[in-house]
Amino acid sequence: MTTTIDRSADITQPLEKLGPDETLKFNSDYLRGKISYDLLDRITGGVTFESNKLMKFHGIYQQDDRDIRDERRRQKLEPALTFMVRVRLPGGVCTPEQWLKIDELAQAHGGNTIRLTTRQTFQFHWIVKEDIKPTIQGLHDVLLDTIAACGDDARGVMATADPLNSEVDREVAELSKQLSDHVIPNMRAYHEIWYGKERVATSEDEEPLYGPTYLPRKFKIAFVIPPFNDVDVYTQDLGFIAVTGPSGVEGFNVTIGGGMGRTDNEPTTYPRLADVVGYIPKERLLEAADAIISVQRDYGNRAVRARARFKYTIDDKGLDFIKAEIERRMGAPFEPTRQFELTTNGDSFGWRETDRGLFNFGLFIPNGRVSDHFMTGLREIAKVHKGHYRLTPNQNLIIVGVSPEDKPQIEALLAQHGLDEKQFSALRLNSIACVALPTCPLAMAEAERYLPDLVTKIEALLDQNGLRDEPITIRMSGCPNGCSRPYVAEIALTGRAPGKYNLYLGGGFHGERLNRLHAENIGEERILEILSQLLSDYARDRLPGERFGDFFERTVDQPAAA
Ligand code: SRM
Ligand code: SF4
Repeated sequence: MTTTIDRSADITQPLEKLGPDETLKFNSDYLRGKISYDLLDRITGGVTFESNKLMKFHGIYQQDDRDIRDERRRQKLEPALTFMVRVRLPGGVCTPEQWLKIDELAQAHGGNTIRLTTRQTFQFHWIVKEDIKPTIQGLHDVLLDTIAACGDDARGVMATADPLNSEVDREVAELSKQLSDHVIPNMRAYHEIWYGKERVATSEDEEPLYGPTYLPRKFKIAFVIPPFNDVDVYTQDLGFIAVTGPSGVEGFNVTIGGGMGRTDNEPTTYPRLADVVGYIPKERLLEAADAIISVQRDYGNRAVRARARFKYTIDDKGLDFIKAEIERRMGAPFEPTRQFELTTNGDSFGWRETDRGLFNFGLFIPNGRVSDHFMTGLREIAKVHKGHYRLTPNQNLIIVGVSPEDKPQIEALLAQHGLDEKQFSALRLNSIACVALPTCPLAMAEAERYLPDLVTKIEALLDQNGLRDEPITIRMSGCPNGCSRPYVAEIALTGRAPGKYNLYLGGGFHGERLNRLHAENIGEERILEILSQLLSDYARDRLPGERFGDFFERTVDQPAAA
């Protein structure tokens, strides 16, 4: 008999034609698998292959310290296995109490460091197996969890971090939380495994949106408030561009089908910018999200995982078909797209007075790595701060809602801990690097540990050409997966091998255009040689107001030699 998985009235997929991840999910007893058993196994610091896959739905990844991988192998030891734990934090909103708990857990279990990610959340690294539970329970104490921070589901929902209109900000942050709560999988398994809740009848496991095999692949959602495009809305599977009127948010222009990931030498994988498909009034937000996610659930490629993202579903089935199917499920067509303008995908830094007479402070945190003086300084600030925080999509932090009376105290703490440095080049302030080595298993080259040094060398070229204050976006990823969203940067480097990168140039300044491959598999010397020439051409020949990416697009046709 052919087993089928019913996902809608008209779509069924034969189970035996599905990829191995699909059958693993289907047979996982709603994401329980043998995780509980593996956690108790003291013979190894890790978990089985299957548990590792399932734990991603719980926001947890097994990793090993790649700096000492070879040495451990030589000594015939198991790799130095630890776990990365990712928090779900809609819109990057966090309270001082939550910050202090994250800080405490990082000191206790996470190697005394926290990572702010490109999707506005916290990651802990270096957590040993027996410390995962205390970490997740600690998060629970401050109403945080890690459900679906990874896995084949709708991941953490992003939202513009520092818009100018506080009321629109509040509304969009609330909607991002509401949508995040709406799409979070019903995961009793999580409550049982991590909080020790009793198991109840399996019928309560039914997942109304995702079904027993969840989505074919990860699915990413973001809200953006023009003119800012800090979330890089065109790189998201599903984007909501806020349309506002005198009474606040009226609705959203909807984007579908963005994505960055690609594999070198595999032309069937590619980055893709999202399409704007139309407008919905804000009352229809949840039903629109349901319709769009369910279309990907039902039509996404479940046989070939490398082609399972929504961007490929759209290209394989055709945008018109997918849009019509979404409209059928929404029960109404999209309205015509409303006018909007996006101007930048960067953050702003330093103090800014808000329209409510409070103050926000944008703090540059190189590649989101909170350790050393960032760790101690931010801990002291969290002890006295009465507002909240926003983690930004560029891995920075905004201290939000400081009253004029409290500002001197926060200013003093920033100064005391060396967090008030203002002398960064505009390039550095617009730089992002993914984590890469030593924790990421997919890294082929350094990113977070290398980009700051490379930027210092590029700054010398900027200085020679009077470009130190010219905002240019630069992004580095340790592999082509593109966790720093490199393919929309004006300058991007993706790792090929230790010390070797592909250089991409010409992305749009506010994330509206993909860049193109300019030189393949090159090292630092050649990177600097190419940039030296281009930056001096740019300084000399640019048109008034012309961005570096636009200049490259206008003036350079041919790729450079390696
Ligand atoms: Fe990512 C996989 C880190 C944002 C595309 N990403 C990974 C893993 C989990 C490696 C793995 O599969 O074992 C990395 C963990 C490294 C570590 O040690 O922490 C990892 N991704 C990150 C973070 C932490 C980078 C950072 O420095 O901030 C970001 C966490 C975001 C979050 O809070 O949820 C992160 N990843 C992104 C983004 C940017 C975004 O979503 O806005 C992308 C590109 C957008 C997209 O999805 O298309 C991205 N990550 C990937 C991919 C490629 C997906 C694809 O469609 O091909 C992988 C590999 C995979 O999924 O198989 C990946
Ligand atoms: Fe790892 Fe590659 Fe993502 Fe960087 S881009 S964190 S190296 S998967």
